Amino acid sequence: MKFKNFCQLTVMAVLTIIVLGCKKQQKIRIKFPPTDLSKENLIPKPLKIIATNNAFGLDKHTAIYTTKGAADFENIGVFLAKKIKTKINLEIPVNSEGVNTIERVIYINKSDSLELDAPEAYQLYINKDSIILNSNTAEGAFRGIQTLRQIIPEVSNDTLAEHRIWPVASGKIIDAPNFEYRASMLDVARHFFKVKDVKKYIDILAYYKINTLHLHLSDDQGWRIEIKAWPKLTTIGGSTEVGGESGGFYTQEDYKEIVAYAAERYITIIPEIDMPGHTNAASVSYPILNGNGKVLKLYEGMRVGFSTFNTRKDTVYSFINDVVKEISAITPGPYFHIGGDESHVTKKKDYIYFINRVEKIVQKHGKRMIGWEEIVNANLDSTSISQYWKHSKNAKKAIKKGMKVIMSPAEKAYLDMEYDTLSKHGLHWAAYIPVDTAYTWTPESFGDIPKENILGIEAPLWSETISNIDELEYLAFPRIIGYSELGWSTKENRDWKDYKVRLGNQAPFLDQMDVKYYPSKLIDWKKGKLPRDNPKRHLLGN
Ligand code: TNX
Repeated sequence: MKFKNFCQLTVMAVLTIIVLGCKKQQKIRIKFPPTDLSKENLIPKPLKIIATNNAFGLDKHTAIYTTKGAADFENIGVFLAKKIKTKINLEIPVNSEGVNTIERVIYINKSDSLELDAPEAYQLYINKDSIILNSNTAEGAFRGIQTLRQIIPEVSNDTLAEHRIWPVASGKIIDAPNFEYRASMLDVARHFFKVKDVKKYIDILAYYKINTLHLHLSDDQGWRIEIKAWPKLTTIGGSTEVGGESGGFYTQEDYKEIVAYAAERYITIIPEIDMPGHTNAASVSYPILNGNGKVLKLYEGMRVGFSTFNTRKDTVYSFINDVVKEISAITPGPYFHIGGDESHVTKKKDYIYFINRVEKIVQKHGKRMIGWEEIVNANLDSTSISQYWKHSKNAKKAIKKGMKVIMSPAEKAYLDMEYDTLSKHGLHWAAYIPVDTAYTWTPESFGDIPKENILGIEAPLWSETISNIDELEYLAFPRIIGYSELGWSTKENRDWKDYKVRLGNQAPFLDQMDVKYYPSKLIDWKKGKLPRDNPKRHLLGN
């Protein structure tokens, strides 16, 4: 208790010094309409919200300050300032000294409060003259900033717009994630997506507090990452994609750019090299790897399960060692995904032998192995992770080995499933997944897998039927927004009726980001008063 008081006093003292240090200007007294923080359209829904029905007036007399000496917190302050500028065209300074017109502050505080017990936990206090965001970690502060971005109103009433002041609903938010792992997967192998497309996807994932992006970097139809020791993987294996289009690949520099962009948004990139099946592109590039006894050619179809590496050749393991080594060296995150799914032409004993050896290679390069659920048939270490996509019996086997499970059941969580029979893109081998079905399942207990064995949830976007960013967005949005809530918010805080209203209110943000979401009829989509292309929009901002 004493410790907590001391921390609060320190924050108050810092704020007082900041505000007193700034000569007050003549104040304009503006009456704000009543607010209710608990009714804000926040996604994912925070753990606890207590409304105090006042407002913080965000205007040009506001400044952002961050804990001194914490460079990562300062970067988050700069990130917030940029987003405020984009959203409402208001420029506010970060950690600037000598500004003498400041009346209100947003303080991003590196706190040592013991109440913040998860790395991504944060507390947001919105008062009339200050907003205080507390977190032990920069990651937590970054998640908190997303909440604040969502609370800042898009449009205010005419008087407020005239004075260029935006009322931020007051109160307190105490928040922490339901699962530590909240992910999407993007298949860049069946169709290649450019760095700028991946960055756009990352931007929106970050807004909804998703913290992991899994990249499916190789498959039968294409190899998408430069490996310096094996250059033909990309010159040959990267030249095709589904449907006869021209393919593509990331140089290691491109990949590093994606990793760095994601890291600035506290998103971990997980690279996947799918093997021993799904390896046609690799084996065409280097036939010595091939284990299915056939002469191969580049493949642009959609079948799965016909390719395999030769699991008994040492060259194959030297190859894998080089690949895992090069990719791990440019991947700061703790995971390496080895695929392992649908290896229908690999004999069971060869498959087990292969996965056992590959696990050791991954560990040698300092990473924790993830694989699709079929890997549980091997003799795995408890630190390896199994990704549930089809059968709960595989997840149960994983649990018996002490492994954690990532929940991606295809009939609920696959972003490439069609919404309904009229869907413009997608497949439906697992199910039709309309927006409500995507939201109203319970990953905490799906398939009778206990929550303590679940690392988190992931929504994979396979790309057989999509070849550009608009099509990607059609399948991913709005469903991924619902998955973000399943990952972050507790079961008690999730409710379809409440969620669908909040989702409808995401339209102005999605429009501003130019996201071509699927406008499901289940949702009443709110359009911004002045949408992006309305020439009057500048009246709000200038
Ligand atoms: C199954 S799920 C696959 C992918 C396909 C996907 C299409 C899994 C581990 N493998 O190879 O792209 O279905 O929905």
